[in-house]
Amino acid sequence: MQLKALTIVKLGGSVITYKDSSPPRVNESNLTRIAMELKTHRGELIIVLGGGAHGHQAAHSHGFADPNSSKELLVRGIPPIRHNMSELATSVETVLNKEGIPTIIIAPFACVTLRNGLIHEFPTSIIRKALDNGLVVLTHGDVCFDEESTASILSGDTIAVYLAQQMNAGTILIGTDVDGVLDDNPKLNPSAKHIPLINQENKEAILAKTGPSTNTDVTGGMSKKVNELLEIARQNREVIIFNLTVPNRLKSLLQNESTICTRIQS
Ligand code: IP8
Repeated sequence: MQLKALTIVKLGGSVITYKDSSPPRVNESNLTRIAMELKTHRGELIIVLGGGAHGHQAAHSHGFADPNSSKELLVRGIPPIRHNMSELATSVETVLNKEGIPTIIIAPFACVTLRNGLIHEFPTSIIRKALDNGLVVLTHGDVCFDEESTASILSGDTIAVYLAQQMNAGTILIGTDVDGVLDDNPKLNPSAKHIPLINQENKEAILAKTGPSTNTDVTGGMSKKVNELLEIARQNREVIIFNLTVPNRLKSLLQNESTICTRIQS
């Protein structure tokens, strides 16, 4: 059975780029496999990219993780972050179109404003028109002007959550490099246990255990992700965090088949 309505898939930056590579490098082999899996989807699709090596390193080195950074430093960071994210988006767009997925890029910098890091304006009418015309929309984490603090980083997770609400998506699939939510950081504790379902009963206990990510991530780790996703999880909306590094998990989820993942319900 196919999923209904609009599907939003976030491609985590640590899967589509080599996150520690400087200069940033796209993970072409993961990207090609992901494109084959996405190709199996029938229905409206928005793809959201995380920043990976392209976004987070430049954001970090230009003070976006530090609330006391000067305006000058932040402004100096805008061109390199924009350049890197455009390059990443173009690489993904190229692979998807080569696989026959008719994809266009909509870059947040050109149409989104933030207020204290939260979305202030994000018009969705062009996205709607593109979907209505049978196109797949590709958008991505970005640097955006901020009404309160010059510029801030807009994370791909925040975009996925916002578009899910505004465009009434039926399914939100968040691809990461771990099996979903675990009860400890799996990169530090190999015996961390996988949590298949987060709901009202267990959410507080789980949020207390999930911490920020271990690398140069400037947009917060798993607990921010879960908190944002809990807001949009409702009956009849599937919200899932899964491991995009494992072949065929994305394909299974797109086909509504069961696979290892964390489902979020509220
Ligand atoms: O990896 C961050 O997006 P995320 C985007 O989804 C930039 O948090 C530009 C760092």
